[in-house]
Amino acid sequence: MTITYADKIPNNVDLGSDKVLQRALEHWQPEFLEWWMEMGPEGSQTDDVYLRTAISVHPSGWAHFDYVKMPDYRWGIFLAPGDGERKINFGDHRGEPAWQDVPGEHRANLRRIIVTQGDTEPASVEQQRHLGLTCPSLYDLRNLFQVNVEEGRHLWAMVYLLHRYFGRDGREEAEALLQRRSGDRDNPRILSAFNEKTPDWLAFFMFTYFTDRDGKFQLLALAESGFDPLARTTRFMLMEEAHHMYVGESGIARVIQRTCEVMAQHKTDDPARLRALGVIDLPTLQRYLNFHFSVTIDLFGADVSSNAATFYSSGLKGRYEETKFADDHLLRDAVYPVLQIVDGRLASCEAPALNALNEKLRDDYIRDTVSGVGRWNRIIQKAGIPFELTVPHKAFNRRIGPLAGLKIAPDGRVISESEWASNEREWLATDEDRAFVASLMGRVAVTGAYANWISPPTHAINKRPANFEFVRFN
Ligand code: BYC
Repeated sequence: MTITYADKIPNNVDLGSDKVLQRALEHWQPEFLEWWMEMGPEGSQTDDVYLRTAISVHPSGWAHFDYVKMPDYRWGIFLAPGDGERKINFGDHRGEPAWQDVPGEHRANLRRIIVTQGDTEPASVEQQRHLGLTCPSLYDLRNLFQVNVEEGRHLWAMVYLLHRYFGRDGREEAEALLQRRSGDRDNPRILSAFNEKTPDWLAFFMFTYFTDRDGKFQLLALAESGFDPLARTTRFMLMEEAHHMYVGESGIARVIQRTCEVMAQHKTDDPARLRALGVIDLPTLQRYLNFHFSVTIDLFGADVSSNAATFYSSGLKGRYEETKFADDHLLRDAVYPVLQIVDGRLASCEAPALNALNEKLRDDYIRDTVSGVGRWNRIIQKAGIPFELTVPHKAFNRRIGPLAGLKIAPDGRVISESEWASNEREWLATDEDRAFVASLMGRVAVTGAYANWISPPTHAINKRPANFEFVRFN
């Protein structure tokens, strides 16, 4: 089905044929816009931004570029096409036709998954709302806004499911999604990483590289869901998500590129000298990386989780690339390694695979993450600099699950409180690091100009040159 842009809410779900649902969503729409104006990008709502908007879910139409004022962006409801033949591929209902409606016995769990997913989307917009004021270029500003409007659309995607399939409590959950606030003491966002601050652009690039990648893996697990509307919704969200991770990976690559240039030019690796020259030294990058990686891997939940087992057995949330496994897709007798402390060291122990599904998804995520860090290292190697960025051990700096609160070094050694205390400043971004990075964050908003601490992109978006007018101010 094509997307109808004549409708108040663009969609490819034939919204017009269900007047009650349409009215309910049209009632939510102004509340969403109110939230956007209050919590969305600060000070930029009237600018014309060169944005991508989906005009169809097909490869030719989902990336249509034009100038748009953000509050006029057409947030819509788009599901990837379904064939009506899909089967449930795992768990106790394996082999049955995928559900087109919510199975009564799994309603509460399904709603909880959708609400948790939905909650992260507005949270990230709230976390990033001040960044437009300190953009390093118009190209980066455009990328930030692209990410923001699409996170808004991902909220719409979850709200559609809540309204369409969960009746009154779904509508109440949709309201609550606009009421929680990132970092709010009384009414915070659900998951911990979404209550952290994203205070500067280095944090933004790390967030889009690491935390949006959690989005990728969670969405891939939900794209396997036996609840077909969720699977189809998340499949389309994944197409948009890819760009967000690209913004992170290429953003950090450009920071590294610039630092390496200045290191070579001035023949120095002294962080203080490099800071004085206005670029971000590599040890600071490593400390930011350690923070964002460890906070993000907490998002996969506890290593051993009965919730995860229930979500899988009941067919709600599968594994990454579920259909590629040659096992029974039930996992009742399988085991999976998780970490425990044995005799003062981390040791791998077997847990029931069904209960260890959070850990398995975390491991899949880590493998994907490491490859991008390798690409960053190639830039450093190419510049002839003997420095390597590393991903810390997965037990480092954890706050969720049985490893929470343990003192583990980035190399995986169990250490004492005092060793932790004397090294923490080497391992995690300090207040001084953040203050230094903040000091670089002046707004560069002239067409074709880039802040000193970041290289221009080698290729910008939609084959436009780096000096394209990505944002027009009004
Ligand atoms: N922070 O049994 P457990 C994205 C709670 S990102 C706070 O291990 P479970 C995006 C947990 O809720 C992708 N609390 O939990 C990225 C539970 O609470 P109750 C988001 C946490 O259920 C960038 C208790 O601890 N999508 O899209 O197996 C920008 C016991 O834990 C945390 C999803 O997450 C935490 N980190 O696993 C924009 C997919 N972790 O029951 C967007 C949907 C756990 O005691 N969510 N808890 O009250 C899920 O599948 C699961 O909820 C989780 C948690 C994997 C997150």
